[in-house]
Amino acid sequence: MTRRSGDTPRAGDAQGAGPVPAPAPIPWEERPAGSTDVLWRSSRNPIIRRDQLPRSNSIFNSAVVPFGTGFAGVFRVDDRTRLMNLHAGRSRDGVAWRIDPDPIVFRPADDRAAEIQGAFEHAYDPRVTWLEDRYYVTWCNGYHGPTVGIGYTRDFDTFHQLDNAFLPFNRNGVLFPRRIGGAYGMLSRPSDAGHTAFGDIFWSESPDLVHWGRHRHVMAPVLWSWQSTKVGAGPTPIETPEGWLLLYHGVLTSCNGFVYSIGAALLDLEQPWKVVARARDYLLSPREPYEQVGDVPNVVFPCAALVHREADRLTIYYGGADTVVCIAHGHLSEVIRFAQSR
Ligand code: BMA
Repeated sequence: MTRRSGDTPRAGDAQGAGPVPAPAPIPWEERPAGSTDVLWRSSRNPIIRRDQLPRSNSIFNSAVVPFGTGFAGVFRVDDRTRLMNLHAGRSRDGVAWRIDPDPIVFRPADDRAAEIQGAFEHAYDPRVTWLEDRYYVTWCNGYHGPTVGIGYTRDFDTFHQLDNAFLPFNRNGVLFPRRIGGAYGMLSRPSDAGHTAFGDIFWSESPDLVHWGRHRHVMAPVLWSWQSTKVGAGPTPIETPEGWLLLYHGVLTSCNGFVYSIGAALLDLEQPWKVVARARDYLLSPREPYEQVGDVPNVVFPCAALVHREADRLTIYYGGADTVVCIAHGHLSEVIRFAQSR
């Protein structure tokens, strides 16, 4: 199987020599007969219920990756105190998940990282990225307000925490899966302490995943559209010959509040702060009851995507109405073409 730099490792990669067990196929359903949609929802949605854990109020906006012969992930669980936290989970097929009832306890990666662990505020909206030799987790981490936390794991049992990437207030920190021009790259969305009514996507780079700089503007909202209020990066960008495929959330302010949809764009491979293409229409917008009704109505919020390149398959994981986890499928080549459509 062809592997691209930045692709998640397959079973056996970490173990060195020896027979490599076949990786699990990514979750997949064919496009429903009669549909012409670029993305279609799983008939099994929502794949994770709000009350899957004894104390969970809701489980949504979560990130998964291939792991061993199955899948692993980091899940946003809001508990019945309505505290937002991250939990690890595992799955054989990417659809049925076993989520740890207790939150992840991050060990400080060094003494300085311990300084930011004093008073826990909240942790939410994780992304997981295989980068060089481990899985990095980025999330919205409370430190005198929301900012971007970074940690890593090799086994989804033990997690280590690095320093926060940015000053508060910032959210939606998403790492690129390989160095670019020698530097680690991250997209983020500077914000405020509340339910931010603005938001552009910025690029930042780092020599060591601790010190971040060379901030560049990437994308702004678009007036009079589904993405007129704010935009924020979604899953780890997917490397393709046409550019980095960026799936992102775009927000519209309606009479009834925010509406979160999913959009697609392509970023330059070597200078990802340059937008190569950006679809005018949304890729997916809240339509199903589990997207329109929940703790926060009218939200589809993507945090992860699985790719099977040879089969031209893409499966996106997204939160529905800030309550449940859902998946949608599409053909990678069609989503790239869609990103190029005007
Ligand atoms: C954002 C984040 C997301 C959430 C969305 C809609 O600001 O808090 O976690 O899905 O709002 O409520």
